[in-house]
Order: sequence, then structure tokens, then C-alpha cells
Amino acid sequence: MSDSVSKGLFERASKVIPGGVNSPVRAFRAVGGEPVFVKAAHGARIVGADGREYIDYVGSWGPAILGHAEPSVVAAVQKVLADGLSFGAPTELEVRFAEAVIAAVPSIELLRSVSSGTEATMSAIRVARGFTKRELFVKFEGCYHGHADHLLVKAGSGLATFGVPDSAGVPESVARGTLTLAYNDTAALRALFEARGREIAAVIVEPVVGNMGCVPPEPGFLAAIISLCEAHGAVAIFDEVMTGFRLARGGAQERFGLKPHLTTLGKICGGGMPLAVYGGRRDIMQVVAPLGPVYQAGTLSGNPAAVTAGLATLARLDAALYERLEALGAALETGLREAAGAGACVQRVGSMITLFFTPGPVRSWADAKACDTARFAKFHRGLLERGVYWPPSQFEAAFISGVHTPEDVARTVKAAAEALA
Ligand code: HOZ
Repeated sequence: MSDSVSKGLFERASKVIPGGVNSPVRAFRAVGGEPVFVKAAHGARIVGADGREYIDYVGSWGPAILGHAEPSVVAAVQKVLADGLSFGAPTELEVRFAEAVIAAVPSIELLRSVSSGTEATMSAIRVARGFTKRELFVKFEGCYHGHADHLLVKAGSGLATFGVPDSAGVPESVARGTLTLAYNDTAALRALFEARGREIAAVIVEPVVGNMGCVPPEPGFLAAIISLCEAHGAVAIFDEVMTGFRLARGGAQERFGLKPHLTTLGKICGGGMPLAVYGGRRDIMQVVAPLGPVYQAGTLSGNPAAVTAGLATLARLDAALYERLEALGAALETGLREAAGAGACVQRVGSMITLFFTPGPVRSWADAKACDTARFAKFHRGLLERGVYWPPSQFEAAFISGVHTPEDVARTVKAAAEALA
């Protein structure tokens, strides 16, 4: 279901943009119908091109933890815009931003700001390879770490959604450097390190997966990644583009009390603007040019408007917000579980949540791909008809913001119950 204005826009878009969208999952192909074209978003609501309002659980795919167009963030950005949009030269703002991130995430001692999560993860892998002088790295099936060639191997997110976990156009020689294992399979990781530990530069992981739906780590899995990397001279990279500042101010690593060697951040850290970060242990990050031989650069890196949005957002992430997110998340989890009944399972960590159409539990991609995606598509359409904008893929986590209300959650649960009836 979509409105006629969006339908018309989608037809126009499809003539000039591949699939009519600038990022594949937005095309709604996995759920049918045309995407809702958004003309505005405020708080926990998005407004479609025809003026219809929806309760939003996409949250721009994660950044909108404070809700859309949060007034203090918008005001801060408007203020800096008058002084220039981009300088390609250092600013005090980007220093303040780096200091704020380091204060929130103690495992990060030195960081670089970049413009997207893809740049952050691609650079983190390059740093790990440069630091260790090794080529192989390990990723987990169903995890998505952006669209750099070597990371599009058994990947989640849009690739999982469209059933093409390996992208065309990635040379086999490049993909060979990526070793993949099942998420949560500590024994397999241990065995791989025993066999090939001297060749492995890094292990990259979503500490809570959002890109095959919400899949939490089993107890001990993340700690084992770090300790195995330490035992074998490899670098443990937590990709916290989605979980950073969402599961706690210090991300999943704060929530689980762990210290990875490198971390990537994005989404919330840019407050809705194009901004991401990679950083970590000082001795590792010192390989980055101009200090060391690993090259990475960007005209818009540390952009003044983007770091301002980031700083204004970070300033509002207090303990009360995380308590509120937890309470809202728990209410939504309980309500969805009751509405869905047997044959489905709800998985949630903080304000990340997925209703999987499989009895579950979903621990890995093998479990996730057993979902009844046709049932999910029907559920999605049912929600949309009732004014609830849920991620248009079984394999994307939904996000709650601090400005959702208990009434929004109750309305959503009612819509879900009706959609599932
Ligand atoms: N890769 C994003 C979700 N995991 C989707 C980004 C977008 O479509 O904006």
C-alpha cells in the first residue's frame, strides 16, 4: 500500500535512479508496493508525500535516537551553516567532536572522522591489515559492514533481503581475503585461529547484529573474539555503526563491559548527518597517515555541520534517555510477542527490536533465513495501512526513539495484532 503521490514520485524516480532509490532496501521490494516518499519527519513521526503521518520505527535506519528534527540539534546546525559548509581544513568543532566520542567510548584513544559507516569499516580493516602486516580477516555471516568489496561477502542488510549475500562485481581475489563463520559460533572461531591464526589480521563483528534483524551475542562470544585476537596478534573490531550510542552511551561495548581494539561508529554519532568514525588503541591508530603508512582521506571528513549535529546529539544522550528506551522497548517486546503468538519470536536489545517469523531463537543467519518472509511482508503492509512505518525487510532491526510514547507503543501493538489476525 502506498499513496498516489508516492506512487507517482516512485515512477519518476525509477526512470533516473536505479530501482528508484539511493539505497536498495528502501525500494520495498521485499514487502511489495511502492515506498513511502517522505516529505518531513518530526519526533517519532514521518510524514509521507501525501501528508499522511506514520509512527516511525526506521529512524533513518538508526540515527534518530532523539526523534526527527530534534530542535536543539537543528538549531545548532543552522547556526554553524552561516559560517561555511566545508573547509577541507581542520576546525575546533571536529576536535571537540573527537574529544566527546573518546570520553564516551574509553576503548577509543585516537580516532578519525569520515563520512559514512562504509568508509569507517573499510578503513578499520585497512588499519588492522597495515598494523599486523597480515591479509586475511574474519567476518560473520549475516553481519553487514558497509559496501566495500571485501565486506560484501555473506553480508546481511539489503543483501540478505534480496537473497544475494555476495555482490556481483567483487573480484574473487578480493573476496578470498574474507573468511566467514556463523555468528555466535565461538568454537568455529577458535578452530580457525588454531589453524590460520598467523595469517589473520582482524575479526570484525556487529556486537549486537541489526542487519539480519536483531540478533544478540551469546554469553562469552564477544569476549572470546577479543581474547582470541589477543592470543594470536590480531585486531578485534567492533562495528558499532548501529549499536554505538544506541545500546548505551558507550555502545554495546559499555553494555557488555568489553574493550575491543578498534571500533567503528556512524548513524547516531552524526545526529542525522553524514558522519562516521573509526578509532581505537593508540598504537594501532598510529599507523594512519600522516603518522604512519596506512592511507585514508576525505574532502568532507569532519565536516563542520555534521560534527555539530553529532555534538548536539551526544549532548542529549543521558541516563534518563536509556532508561526510557529500555522501558519503551520492553513494552513493545511484550506487546508484539503476545500479538504474534506461536510461530514467531521477538528479539530485542535495548531499543533495537525484531519480530522474526520463525519460532526461533535466531542466533545466526542460518536461523534468520528460515523466516517466513511472505508473512513478514503481509505484516509490514498491515502495519503501514494502520499508520506504522516498520523497516521494509525481515532482516533489518527496528529502532525506538526517546520521543516515542507509551501511547505510540500501544497503538503499534494494536496495529500489529490486527495485521497478524
Ligand atoms: N544499510 C542500511 C540498513 N542496514 C540501509 C540504509 C538506507 O537505506 O538508508
